[in-house]
Amino acid sequence: MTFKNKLISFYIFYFLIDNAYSQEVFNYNYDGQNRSYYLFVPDSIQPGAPLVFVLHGYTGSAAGIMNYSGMNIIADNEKFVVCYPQGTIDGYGNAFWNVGYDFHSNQTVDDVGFMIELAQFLQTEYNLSRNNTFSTGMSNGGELSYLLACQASDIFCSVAPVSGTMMSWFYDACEPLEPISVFEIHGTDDDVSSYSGDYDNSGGWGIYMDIDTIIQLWSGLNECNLLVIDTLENINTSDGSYIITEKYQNCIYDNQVWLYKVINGGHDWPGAYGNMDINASAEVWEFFSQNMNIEIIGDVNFDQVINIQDLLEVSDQSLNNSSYYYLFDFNEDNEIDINDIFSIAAHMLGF
Ligand SMILES: [Ca+2]
Ligand SMILES: [Ca+2]
Ligand SMILES: [Ca+2]
Repeated sequence: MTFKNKLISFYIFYFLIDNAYSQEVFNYNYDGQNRSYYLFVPDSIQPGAPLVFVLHGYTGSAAGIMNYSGMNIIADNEKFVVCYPQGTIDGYGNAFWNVGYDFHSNQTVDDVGFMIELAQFLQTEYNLSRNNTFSTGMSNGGELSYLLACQASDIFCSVAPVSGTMMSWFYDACEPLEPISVFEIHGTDDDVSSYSGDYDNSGGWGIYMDIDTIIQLWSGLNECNLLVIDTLENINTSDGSYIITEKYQNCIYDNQVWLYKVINGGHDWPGAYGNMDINASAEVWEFFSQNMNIEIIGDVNFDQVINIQDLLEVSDQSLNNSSYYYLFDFNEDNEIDINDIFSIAAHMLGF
């Protein structure tokens, strides 16, 4: 083999490795608009696997954050599914999530509605967990994650915004059905989403909150009464930053609220660029996995017991011939029918 041939086969090999995780684009029609997303489904996942949404930043793309976050590699090891949706294009030709920036006042796209519908579609289509669906994202994508925490806490069970913030309009209006776990990673020198907020709208995004106030909101909603502060090892001494962690614990429902304060850090996704002491994606997954809900097959109303309410819902499901969902399949034979009703009844009677 000549040197050139070796080089070509090296490149082909590298190309295959590099694209081992590359995904086709899926389309989804929401509200008359054609939306798109990438989906990574690891081999041999169990029914009820967790679902993680990773949202790109303003002007960013689904493919971009799929590459730099490295979340597919973590998902492959930990056996969860990752969805990277694509935002729509605004009047400036930039991809965005509609969180109500000042210069988006004429935008009507309902990205919260889109995310809810897409989550429910994927949960059913791939038999994923309805209790363990999470959202993280960079900047504008982190902000949509916060908006989901406020407006769709029944669908998203915890969120992890990176370099994102809460606009004052939805901070003021934030009344989640149930408070959920929140994890923020934010640089103190972030020159796009300022750590200290923007109370006179000098950046033109609209008024947004400072990070400490946002963390107070979530630790308050979650009734946390223990704060553990720590400094992470400054593993990379040439990245110009280090991390102080604030973990609010002893919260209701075993929830947690974490802040990774990147001292002197910028508008970054740590591990991909900026601070290199941590891998933000790995920390986000660690947080989600610590806040996972336990599911019991047959407990279709998620109250951790199997009783008459579950029996009635499973009867409904089998009579209406609704689409298959693993939690309803009590005897685990891949069908939902009269046998599941019998086996739940038998279970309740103690047979
Ligand atoms: Ca460092
Ligand atoms: Ca139940
Ligand atoms: Ca069955």
